[in-house]
Amino acid sequence: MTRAGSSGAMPELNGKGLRIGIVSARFNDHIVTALRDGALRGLERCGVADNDIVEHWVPGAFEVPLAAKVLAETGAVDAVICLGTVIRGDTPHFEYVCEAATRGVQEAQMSTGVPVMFGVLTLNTEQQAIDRSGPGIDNKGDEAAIGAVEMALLLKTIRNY
Ligand code: INI
Repeated sequence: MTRAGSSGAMPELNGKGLRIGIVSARFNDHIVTALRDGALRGLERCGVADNDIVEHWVPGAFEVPLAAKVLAETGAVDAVICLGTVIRGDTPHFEYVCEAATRGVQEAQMSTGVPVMFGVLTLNTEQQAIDRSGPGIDNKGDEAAIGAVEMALLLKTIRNY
């Protein structure tokens, strides 16, 4: 007997027809642009159509959760991918921005019921950011895109019970 959800293996991801939002923070934009390019590659690999993707930019990671939440609330997207890069400096500011972004993104998905993926890098050095935003499938934007498609499909399945 096969039970739905009985295997931990990665499912086949067919994102055709899914509508996906991307919210990107402009701070450290050279890194975030590379994350965003990775997210678009991931979505394309899953078959998400270009015109089913809506993109918005915000000033920094602190502002990402609000835009993600409002976008999710419209009902116009099946998942939202949040992208940003926070790099540790000499002051506690890093901790506050990371904490707000992390908590806010989780709150956005829990309050709306729309998957909101956390593709916000929180790092000690710029090199760590570069290492996670390259052209391969280990790009964290790409990973967030695959997660968005998986979660959007999963929630459609569960809501159909
Ligand atoms: N925003 C980031 O996205 N990354 C950072 O590294 C960062 N640092 O280091 O300060 C950052 N700050 C801006 C913040 O997200 C807000 O845009 C700003 O505080 C205005 O609300």
